[in-house]
Amino acid sequence: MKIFYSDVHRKHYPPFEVFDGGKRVPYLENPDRMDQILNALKKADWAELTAPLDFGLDPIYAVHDRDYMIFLASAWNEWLDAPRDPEVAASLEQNVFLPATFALRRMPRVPGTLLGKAGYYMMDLSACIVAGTYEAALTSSNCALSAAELISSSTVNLPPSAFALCRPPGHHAGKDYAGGYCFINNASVAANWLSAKGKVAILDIDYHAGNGTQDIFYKRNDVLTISLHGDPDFEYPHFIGYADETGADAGLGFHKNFPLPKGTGDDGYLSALDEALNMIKNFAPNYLVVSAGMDTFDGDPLGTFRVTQNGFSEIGKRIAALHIPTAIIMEGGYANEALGTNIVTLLENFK
Ligand code: SP5
Ligand code: ZN
Repeated sequence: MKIFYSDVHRKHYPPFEVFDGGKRVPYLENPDRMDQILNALKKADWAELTAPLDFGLDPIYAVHDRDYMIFLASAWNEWLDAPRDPEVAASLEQNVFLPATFALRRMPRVPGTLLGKAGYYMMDLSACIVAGTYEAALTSSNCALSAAELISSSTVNLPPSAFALCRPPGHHAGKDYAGGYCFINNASVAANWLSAKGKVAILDIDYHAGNGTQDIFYKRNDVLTISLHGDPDFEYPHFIGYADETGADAGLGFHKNFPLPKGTGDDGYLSALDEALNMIKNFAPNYLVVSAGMDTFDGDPLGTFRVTQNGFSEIGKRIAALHIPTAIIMEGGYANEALGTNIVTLLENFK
């Protein structure tokens, strides 16, 4: 199996994020996550590490708002150039770019100032921008696009599959906003690219609701989107991911959320997954994109589920049994010491 990966993600390593209560904590979405996965993949003789191709900006602009992308591209340098108090300049604050005022319920005006734009284009305090963020995000989406291209062009092993080892992750990023460690919605960019070639389903198994993906395809009927996640009634992203959100306009009936309770284990998870897989079967897509977050794992610092390694094996087996060309896109997962084993356990079913 081809694994699309680049070291460029290392340039994106914010020194902290801000948790509830204003608590500053080391950035959980860190480069060590990739090292753990790379180490585990090294021991798997079927894993073929491959550099991503450069698809340019067009496939990204087909999903994301142009002015949002320009903001992402220029925010860090503008922030460095912005006048600031010398005391602030000497302290840690300068090491990430984050706003402190947000566009509550999308006040429709896009302001002219850098901090105003940031409050408009960012949904929380975990999508910190540093010098290498934009380049890392672009490269991450190129990994997803490379996986999409492979599954749409492969004639060798049928049905083909590929893994995009993406960092930063993508599924919380909407058309015009960053959030939850995500800047460019890698899975959505890949799925939209594939949608020119056939019907696509996106199955999001990250612990958190795939709000960005939901937003992007909400009115479309050519891309079925399904997300299994911690109920937003108690979990991030709080405002979206509820069961009654099923799509709009032409897309009505083409989105499905499975909000699951705290403590969900293998059995509860797998029965929801079976329902999701039945929907995918009925939709009969030409391509499947899996947003693969491993933060459903028992012991993940950001999760409340209790999915085990056996659970990941079974999840992989059941998805692979659909026999659809599949691009697996890395999303979250923060129990670093188990992350490599968990992702390899999932992927083994597709090799
Ligand atoms: C891609 C991905 O998995 N993003 C997740 C972003 C979640 N951010 C949530 C921040 C809320 C912090 N609450 C901490 C609770 C620790 N027990
Ligand atoms: Zn997550």
